[in-house]
Amino acid sequence: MPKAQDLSEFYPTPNLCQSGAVQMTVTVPACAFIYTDWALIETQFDPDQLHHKETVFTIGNGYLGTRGSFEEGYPRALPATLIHGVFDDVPVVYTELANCPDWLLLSVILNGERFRLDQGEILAYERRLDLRSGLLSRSVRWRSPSGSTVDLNFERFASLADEHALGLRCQISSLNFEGLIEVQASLNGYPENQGFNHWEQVGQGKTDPGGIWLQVRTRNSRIELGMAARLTLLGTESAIEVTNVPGYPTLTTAFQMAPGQTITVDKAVTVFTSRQVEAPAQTAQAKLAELPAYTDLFKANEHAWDTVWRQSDVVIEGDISAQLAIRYNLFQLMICAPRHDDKVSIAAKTLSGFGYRGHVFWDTEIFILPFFIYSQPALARNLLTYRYYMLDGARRKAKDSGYKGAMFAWESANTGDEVTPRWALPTDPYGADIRIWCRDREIHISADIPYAVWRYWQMTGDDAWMRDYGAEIILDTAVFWISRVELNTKDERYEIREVIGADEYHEHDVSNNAFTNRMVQWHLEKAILVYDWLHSQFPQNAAQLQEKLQLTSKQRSRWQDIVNNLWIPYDPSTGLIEQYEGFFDLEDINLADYEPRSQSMQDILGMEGASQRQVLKQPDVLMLLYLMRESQDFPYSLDILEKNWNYYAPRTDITYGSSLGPAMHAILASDLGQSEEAYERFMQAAMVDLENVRGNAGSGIHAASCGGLWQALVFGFGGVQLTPNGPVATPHLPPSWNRLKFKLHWRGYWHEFDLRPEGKGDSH
Ligand code: IFM
Repeated sequence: MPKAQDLSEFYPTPNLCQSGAVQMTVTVPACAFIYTDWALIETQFDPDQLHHKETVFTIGNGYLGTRGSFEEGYPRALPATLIHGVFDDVPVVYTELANCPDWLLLSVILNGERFRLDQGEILAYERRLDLRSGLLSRSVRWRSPSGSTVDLNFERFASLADEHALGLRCQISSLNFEGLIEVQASLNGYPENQGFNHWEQVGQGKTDPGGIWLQVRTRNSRIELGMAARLTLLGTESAIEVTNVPGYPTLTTAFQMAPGQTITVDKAVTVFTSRQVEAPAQTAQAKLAELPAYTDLFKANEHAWDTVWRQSDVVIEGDISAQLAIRYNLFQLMICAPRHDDKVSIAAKTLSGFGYRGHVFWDTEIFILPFFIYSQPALARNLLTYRYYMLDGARRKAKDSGYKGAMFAWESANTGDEVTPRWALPTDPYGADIRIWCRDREIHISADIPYAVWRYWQMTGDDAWMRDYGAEIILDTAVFWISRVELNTKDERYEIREVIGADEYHEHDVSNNAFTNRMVQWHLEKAILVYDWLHSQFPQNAAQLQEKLQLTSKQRSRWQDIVNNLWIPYDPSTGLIEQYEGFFDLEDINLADYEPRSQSMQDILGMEGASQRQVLKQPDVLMLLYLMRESQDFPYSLDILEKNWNYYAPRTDITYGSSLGPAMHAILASDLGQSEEAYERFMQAAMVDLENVRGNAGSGIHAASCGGLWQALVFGFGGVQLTPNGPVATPHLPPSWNRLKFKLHWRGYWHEFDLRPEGKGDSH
């Protein structure tokens, strides 16, 4: 059982809905990274940054993610392999991605001395993530406590060509060592989610020829997992033995080494779960038997990455940190995007850490999805189809809350039921439990998902998917809104009361939040169009859906009525949109009065204090303006943007609030010609994990920020707008950039953009 306090790491007090640190102090550590075009290089090992770097060096292939923990282990390490959809029950937060058996373990023992970085001496060290091929490598020159010196070169990758295949190589070179080297390679059947073990052991054994296998099952959800592994030696010949320690099958080999000699050990691993096949352990063994040698496996992986990068790469010239950072952030998105499974989606912390327990938020549809829509539309379709399969859970949530139709969960896992915890437990044993209201009130997600569905459809023209999946999402959530809006008879308008908008510093007495209301209105406008389109183009499907959702033409009229009369708190005389009814009456704030600071305003003022002031955790009205910008829908105009930017940007806790904010501000600042501000926000988002600027990267990659970063490049610096003839760029590149190059896929065609600042070449 997890300790009650464990929750605070994920649902911190008092800052309940932010991304995962108890007290967020922003210290930018000396990261000792070298950034090159395609490689992230760490040149020193710093045990104080262990968890941060484990996250940063996560590898994956869309099926699983494996944190960058060391093969030989390290005290306090948090190794994790997270596989899409492998959820298991856990108290308070309902369900979480179960940490799967650790496939990395490989120990090297020199005449009885085990290689480990917390002992002996590190004479040279380099860790490198090659983004072009997904290869993580580490070179260490190590002197053991008794004075033996060896070079160890580790490599690992999760094959993008074959998502059930994993490769690991360890090359041992002796400098002055003479004697017996023993290598132990294991599968660890007792992985933990920070103290909680989800697995029961089902079986293990020896594969034919000479490998090991392990079969485990989650305790509650009864998902079975099978893993198999084999060792191959190059440069020597030696027997490989199997030791069957319960839950920990191990391959052991031993050989003599002399100075100048190099020996290579390859560990190949296969993994399946009962989500894909009936007998995962047998399938893993069969797959292992046919797996090619390490170099061939790697070649196929390299080829697969090459294809992906040809579509999704972004080139920046003149700014090597930005170049590496954008590729790094896109890499992290691509390794967690499910390629062959449309019943799972991308979690807020990807598959790279325990933060938010593998739960999926609006982050996916609003922040991450555009990158996939425009560069890997098939993956975008998978992510949206996940929401289709979650509709039954969304219907249960609506029913339970007394509404109709489908009300999407704020945090979603494998059924679509709400899995946001109700309570956060304080770290102080005498403190009060804190209610988490997002699950009840952050309902804008039921318009955000339809927004993304519409956007996917418009950009791809994928009518068949819209007919079979998208329409049901858009229409059943529209049914929900009919039951959720309230008619204010006195003012003759529709209202939406008691919500939480995008800005989570205000959770009580928030009614008629402009973001929520306009998103709902926009959604219903589109629901009417989809309803009519389905009737005219696919009458049979329309009839079936009409029956399933119990739609009537009366409902269509209600949608229209709500569209016409839903109140948006906008004052045309000032051009200002009020964040919600009464927001302008709150005590005003001058954030400069609190500088210098290294904490969020909610940490400084307390939850109550922040909620009583005009301070925002993340853009709300400005977020709305951004989302309406693409189609230039009300209330978007440059003039309204400028007025609202001038009001809200100085009141937004952009550095210490939510990690979702900086990329959005970068886009809008860019639109307004504030290039310095745009660049500063862009780099803040770009470095959120690489430099751990928020101090919480250890709990996983900030996926929304990765996606927002891509949007900031394309729609901000690239100034891309969509016209009826396709995307058109009006670049405003940061001063040091000589080139920005990317491709967008729009309605079946690729559009290439090779942008240069004025006077430095062509822009088209
Ligand atoms: O979805 C976000 C929310 O907007 C801010 N808090 C963190 C969540 C998960 O990233």
